[in-house]
Amino acid sequence: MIRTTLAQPRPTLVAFAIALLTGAGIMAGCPTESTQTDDNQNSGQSTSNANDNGQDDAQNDNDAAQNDTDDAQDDTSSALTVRMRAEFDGSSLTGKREPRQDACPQSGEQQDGPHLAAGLDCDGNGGAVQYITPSTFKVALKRLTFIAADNTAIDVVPDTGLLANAQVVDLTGEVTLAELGLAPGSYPTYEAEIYYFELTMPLYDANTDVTIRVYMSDDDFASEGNLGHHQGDITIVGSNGTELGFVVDGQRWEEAALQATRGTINGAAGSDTESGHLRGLFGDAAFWNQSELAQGATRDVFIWQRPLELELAADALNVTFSFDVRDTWFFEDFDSNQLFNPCDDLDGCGGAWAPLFAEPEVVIQ
Ligand SMILES: [Ca+2]
Ligand SMILES: [Ca+2]
Repeated sequence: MIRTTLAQPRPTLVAFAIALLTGAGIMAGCPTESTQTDDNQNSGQSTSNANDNGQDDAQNDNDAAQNDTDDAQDDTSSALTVRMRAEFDGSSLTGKREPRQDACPQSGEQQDGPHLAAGLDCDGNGGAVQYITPSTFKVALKRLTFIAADNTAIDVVPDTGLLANAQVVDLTGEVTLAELGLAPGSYPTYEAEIYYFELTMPLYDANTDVTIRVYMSDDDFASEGNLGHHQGDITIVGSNGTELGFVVDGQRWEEAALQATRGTINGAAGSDTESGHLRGLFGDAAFWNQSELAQGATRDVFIWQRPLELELAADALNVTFSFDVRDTWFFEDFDSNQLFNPCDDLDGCGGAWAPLFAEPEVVIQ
């Protein structure tokens, strides 16, 4: 099953949003190689807290043993291990993305977008479609919950209450999120609340990796501590995990050109009509105005409510959320260097660009 929702690009926009949504499925494959070292108590896991600024010795508040205690009280429960990972080459994720068009359409929409194969310049503006696969990929999870058929909510990543306390999961290697004991039965859906995505890729120079954080949730409410990030904001993160500042439209994506606070940064997505908050450079109005994101004037948490289709019997099972992060960064390359080098030319500075955050495939085995 493939469900794809693409916000239609508009020619006058600097940036537009794409959510490539993939559904539940079954697959087998090997985990990607882990490059992480992490000395927290869950050996092999790589998680930290969103406000740790990348300190790798963060206390892991999703300790699997605690989950066992919380959830394995029932003698009739079945063991369930929940893992998460990213696939950087997509090799074991087959058919989960819409096939790209390898030729320009004969008529109709000619705007370049991620529906096109690399190298095409269908709008004839001198920028050819190009993609970059990141070398690291992280997701900050405020909450991950399985919903049973009777609407019972099962914590996988317990709600941390504050976005700032979200659990940062480094999917560069496979991570075990929880080992649960669940009552046999049906668990048709899951819900995930996502604070931000973070990826590392070269900018300007093939040998210079930069870490880019894209905010999916708004932490600029009193209840979240007024932390100053809005949906769609893009920041650069230093090698030590410290956030260096906000990318500014029309400026190079480098430390000297960043803004310390978001100020009036505003992309193609206008402002949130409920909160009045300006949206950042990522996304467009149709993307951010999705009905499930209409949460009132004091909350803008990005949430996925998606099929899980888990049928749990007596046997132990594994659920793995697998993100296909190949070609995550789409852009028009105006100087044919296969690099995203904003404002050196029209790359990211008049040309189209967007990170393509695909929903994870849910693998049950
Ligand atoms: Ca073009
Ligand atoms: Ca370029």
